[in-house]
Amino acid sequence: RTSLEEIIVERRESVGLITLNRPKSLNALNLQLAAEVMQTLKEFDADDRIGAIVITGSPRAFAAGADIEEMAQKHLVDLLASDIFADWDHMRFIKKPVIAAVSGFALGGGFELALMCDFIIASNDAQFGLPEIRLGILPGIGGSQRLTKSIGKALAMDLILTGRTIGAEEAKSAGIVARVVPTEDLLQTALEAAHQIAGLNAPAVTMAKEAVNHALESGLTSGVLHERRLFQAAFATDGQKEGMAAFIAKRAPVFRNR
Ligand code: CO8
Repeated sequence: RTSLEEIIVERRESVGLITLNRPKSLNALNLQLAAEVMQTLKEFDADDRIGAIVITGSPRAFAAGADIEEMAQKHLVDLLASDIFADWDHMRFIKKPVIAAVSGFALGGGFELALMCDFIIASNDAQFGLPEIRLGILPGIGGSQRLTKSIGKALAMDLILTGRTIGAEEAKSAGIVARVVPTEDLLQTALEAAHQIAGLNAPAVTMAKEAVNHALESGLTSGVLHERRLFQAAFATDGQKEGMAAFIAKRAPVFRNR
């Protein structure tokens, strides 16, 4: 367990856990926090002992947005000269699965961070929204793109143009959230999912994540071809031999990833 300035980093066996830790500002995402999260994600991604990653916040807030105090006095010229969200763009290149465990507020940049993760497990009191429009701006870390691709135009427009917040159940029925659990079970559920993934055939997990992400960027013909090549590549891994041999022998597979 390591406490950096704005986050807590833990290794729970084969799972890397990042806890956003700026309680006084409801985990508002400042530059320091972004740098720490990205640095840690890169370290976990490069570490053979880690098979999946969980990002979480506090029971009250996953993150209530980009840090408004840090942004308030910025001018277009400042933002062009120094893209204050550039660190977050590297999340797309993390190969291991990243689960967002969301309790309380996931607003603005906090919601966008959750959307950058591979899937979201939410507690039943989680609240999701993109309130940027109420601050005179709009989402700036991919929210208008990822949310629209994920749930379609109608609800994306509603949320982005009104800035209203929705609860965990509405988010689940819209397809934003994969699972909703009681708050007290949130971290355990996310860690269990991450451990389950970390115990599978690691190259197949990487390729499965790549295949799903490819669907967001490609047409069907190219997407299906990409998936087929990845599927064929999975047969070059020891894990495929082990997974299928174990099934035929009616025993549990043992994937030797690390
Ligand atoms: N930034 C900085 N500080 C924050 C933030 C934030 N996003 N959110 C909350 N805080 C602080 C509050 O100022 C308060 O500090 P203090 O105790 O010193 O007064 C503390 O956290 C606790 O907050 P509240 O007292 O407001 O707690 P409430 O329970 O009354 O309300 C809310 C909770 C509803 C979450 C409320 O805090 C709120 O509305 N927060 C702001 C939500 C928001 O607008 N988020 C979007 C931010 S903009 C953004 O993310 C855009 C990203 C892309 C920008 C692209 C630009 C280039």
